[in-house]
Amino acid sequence: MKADFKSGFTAIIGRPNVGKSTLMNHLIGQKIAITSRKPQTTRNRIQTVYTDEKGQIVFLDTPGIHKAKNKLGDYMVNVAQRTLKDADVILWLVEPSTFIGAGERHIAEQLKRCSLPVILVINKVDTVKKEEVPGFIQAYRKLYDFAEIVPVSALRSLNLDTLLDCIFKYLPYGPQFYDEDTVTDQPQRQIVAEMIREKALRCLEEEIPHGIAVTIERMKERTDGSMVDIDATIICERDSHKGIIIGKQGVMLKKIGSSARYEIENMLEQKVNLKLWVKVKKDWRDSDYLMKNFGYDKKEIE
Ligand SMILES: Nc1nc2c(ncn2[C@@H]2O[C@H](COP(=O)(O)OP(=O)(O)OP(=O)(O)O)[C@@H](O)[C@H]2O)c(=O)[nH]1
Ligand SMILES: [Mg+2]
Repeated sequence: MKADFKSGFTAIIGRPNVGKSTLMNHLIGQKIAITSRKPQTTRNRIQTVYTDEKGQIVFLDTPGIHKAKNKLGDYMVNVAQRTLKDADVILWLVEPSTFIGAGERHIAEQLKRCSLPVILVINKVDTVKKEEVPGFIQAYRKLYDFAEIVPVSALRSLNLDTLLDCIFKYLPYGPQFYDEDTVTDQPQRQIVAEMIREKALRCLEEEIPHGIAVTIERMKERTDGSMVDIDATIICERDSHKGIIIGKQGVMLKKIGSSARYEIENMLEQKVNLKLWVKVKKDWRDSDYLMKNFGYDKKEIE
């Protein structure tokens, strides 16, 4: 082990839709976490690894912190809060604005309870004028005693090197946890399910995507190695939603399936035969039993 090698955990937190998952994907240079324009996209903690000669950062992407309206929401907020306990450094992402709302104040209160270095990341600076940024920094300085404040654009990969330098500054010296080829410890099946959920999120309007879960029934490479067969089910909450997800003559389901297949093929570097089904499970977001079945297990975060 090199004496000056640093390593540790960096939690990425913030309100829904501020760009946490986009930032993590761009920091590690690979798409692992799904993203969308709709808030509350990420539901579980997603762990990825960044390694260079200075050290190794394990990023923990979390669900957006929000006022929960059902058990799934409670679970998501819980995941985010518990992740703080495992971190050495916290990245708190915010929108580029001088307006600091109740949501941000709530997060600041929680952070005061843990004595970790907090780096404020003002994201999406590509959407504002450069001259406005110092004003945002000033407004946030009054809210909390940040270790650093770094403006970035996750989407355009602007200033991410500066951000990495800042993270290393606050990480402890330590061993390399993962070999340098490791990018994530998410099981491949889970990433596949998330990719399908992302396409459903992006194709469907309104409230329907929030009530969707995806399960993988089968994922198997053919013995001749020619392709991978995947059977997956999209779970939704109402019969009317099922109709919309399938669409007229199955058009919507085909659209979701073919865009998901394209991305899964890229990840697996193999041809994929994807079969999708749609099932209704009423109010699963308020059922502990069903939530657990779909991969949202309270025990895992306790
Ligand atoms: N213009 C711009 N858009 C961004 C940037 N970063 C993220 N976005 C967009 O913001 C939206 C939300 O991004 P996500 O990464 O899914 O946000 P999140 O914080 O992970 O959201 P939750 O998982 O719901 O908490 C997407 O449409 C992204 O493309 C950025 O730097 N600039
Ligand atoms: Mg996310």
